Amino acid sequence: MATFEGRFSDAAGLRVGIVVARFNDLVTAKLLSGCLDCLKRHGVDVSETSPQLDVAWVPGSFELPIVAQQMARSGQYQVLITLGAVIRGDTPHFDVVVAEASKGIAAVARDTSVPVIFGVLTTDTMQQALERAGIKSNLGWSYGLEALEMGSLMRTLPSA
Ligand code: INI
Repeated sequence: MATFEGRFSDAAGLRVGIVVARFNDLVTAKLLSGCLDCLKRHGVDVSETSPQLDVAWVPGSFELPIVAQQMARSGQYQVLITLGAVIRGDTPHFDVVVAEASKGIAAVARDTSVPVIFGVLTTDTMQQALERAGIKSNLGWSYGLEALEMGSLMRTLPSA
């Protein structure tokens, strides 16, 4: 029997791509900084000139999947992280944006075998979103951790 588990200390050589939505950037910029803090403290080079990390900005969460797809297909990243914030109070098409972002992101991961972390906050209010992006805790940090775990796990699994 084999047991496979990702490690958090396996950052050497890992290439990470992050896709961030500008919509509600008060929230998403905080998610990004929490995420980068986590990656940095686990050994990922997050400097401007890093060969390990690229960040792409998109207009809104709806656009996260197409950019994640192109980055995944490039073969340059072992793991991708998508960051967004969809707030019910802001939009009557909340459900449409959330559904397209979540289904699209899941499809990218399945179709390319590159793990894509779903870092899209879905909340009723801006206050709730801010609480999850740093006022109480910063889920961006957790998304970074999950990316490290999945990047490591995929390396240890038998290849297809
Ligand atoms: N995009 C978000 O990321 N969050 C939102 O809350 C949101 N609202 O409220 O509409 C939102 N809309 C923009 C959408 O993601 C697209 O960028 C836009 O429709 C253009 O395709």
